[in-house]
Amino acid sequence: DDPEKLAAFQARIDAGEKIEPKDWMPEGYRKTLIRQIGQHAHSEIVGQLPEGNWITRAPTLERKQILLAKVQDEAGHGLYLYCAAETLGVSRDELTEMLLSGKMKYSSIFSYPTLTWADMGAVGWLVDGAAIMNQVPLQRTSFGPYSRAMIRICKEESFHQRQGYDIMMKMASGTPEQKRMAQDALNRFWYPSLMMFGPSDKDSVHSSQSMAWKIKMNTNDELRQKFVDQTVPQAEYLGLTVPDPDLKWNDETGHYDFSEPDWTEFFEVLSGNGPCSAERLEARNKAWDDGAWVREGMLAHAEKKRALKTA
Ligand code: FAQ
Repeated sequence: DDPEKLAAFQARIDAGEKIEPKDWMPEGYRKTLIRQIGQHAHSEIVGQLPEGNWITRAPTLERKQILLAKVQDEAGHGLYLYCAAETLGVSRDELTEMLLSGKMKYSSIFSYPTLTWADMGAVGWLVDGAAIMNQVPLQRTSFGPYSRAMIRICKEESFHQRQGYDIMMKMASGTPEQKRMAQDALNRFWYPSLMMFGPSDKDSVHSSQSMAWKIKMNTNDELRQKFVDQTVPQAEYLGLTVPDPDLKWNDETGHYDFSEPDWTEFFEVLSGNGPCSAERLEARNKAWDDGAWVREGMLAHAEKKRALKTA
C-alpha cells in the first residue's frame, strides 16, 4: 500500500472518523474485518444450536416463548453481521462455505454441550454477559457498518443476559436439586466463558494491529478482567460459588485475582477438537444441504420473473 494513503487512512482512524465501505482501506484492514465480522456472524449462527437443544424441553410455555425469541434474535444478529461483511466484498455464500468446511472459526464457547435446563441460565448470564462485555466497546469500532450493527445487537444481548440471570435466580433459589443444577452449570461454563475473550495478550497475534485500526478497542485480558470483576458479585448474589479456589479480591489493584483458563484446552477447541465441534459442523452442514431445494426454488422463481420481464 502507498505510504501516503496509509498515513491519511490512519489519521482518519485516529480522529475517530468512521470508515465506510466505498472508502479506500488497506488490504490488511479489509481482511481483518472480514475475518472478525465473519467469525462473529458464524458464532451467532452456530450459537443457536446449544440453546435450540432446549426449546422443546423448556419447563413452561413462557420460558419456551422467551427462549425461542432469543434464538431467533441470534439468527438475526448473524444476518446483520453477514451483511456488514458483504460490504467488504465477500459474499454470504463464500463465508458460509468457509464455515461449513471448517476453514473459518466460530466462538469456542459453542463447542461445549448444554446438558440441563440450568445451562440455559448459565448461557444467558455468562455467555451473553461475556459477549456484551466484548461488543459494547465495538459500537465505537472504526468500520461504520460493523459499529452500527453492534448498536442494535448490544440492546438485544443485554435483554438476553437478563433473561439468563432470571433463570439462574429461579434455579438458585429453588429446591436443593435445582440449586445443585445451577451450581453445576456455573462450574462447567465459567472457564469456557473466560476463553471467549481470546488467548492471553502475549499470545494474541492480532490485537496490536487491530487496536491501532480500532477494529478492536481493548485487549483480550482487559475485557476478561472486566468480566470477572462484574460477574463475581452476581454469582455471590445468587449464592453460588465461582469454581476457582484462587479467586480473590485484590485491594491494591482494585480487581479480582483469578485463575487463567486451561489454554491447552482452548487451542484444542480452536483446532476443531472441542466436545461438540464435530456435532456443530454436522448440524450446520445438514441445515445447508436440507435447504438446497429452497435456494434452488427461489433462484428458479427469480429467473422466471426475469425472463417474463425481458419477454
Ligand atoms: N473462539 O489474536 P487473537 C456471540 C482466535 S458472542 C474461537 O486474540 P482476535 C453471541 C482468533 O480468531 C461470540 N477463536 O484474535 C451469542 C485468532 O485466530 P485466526 C462471538 C478464537 O480476533 C451469545 C486466534 O484465536 N463474538 O456469539 C477465540 O484479535 C449467546 C488468535 O487470537 C465475537 O466474535 C475464541 N473465543 O481476538 C450467541 C466478537 N478467541 O482468526 C449465541 C468479535 C480468539 O487468526 C448465544 N470478535 N480466537 O485463525 C472479537 O472481538 C475478536 O475476534 C476476539 C479475538 C476477541 C474474539
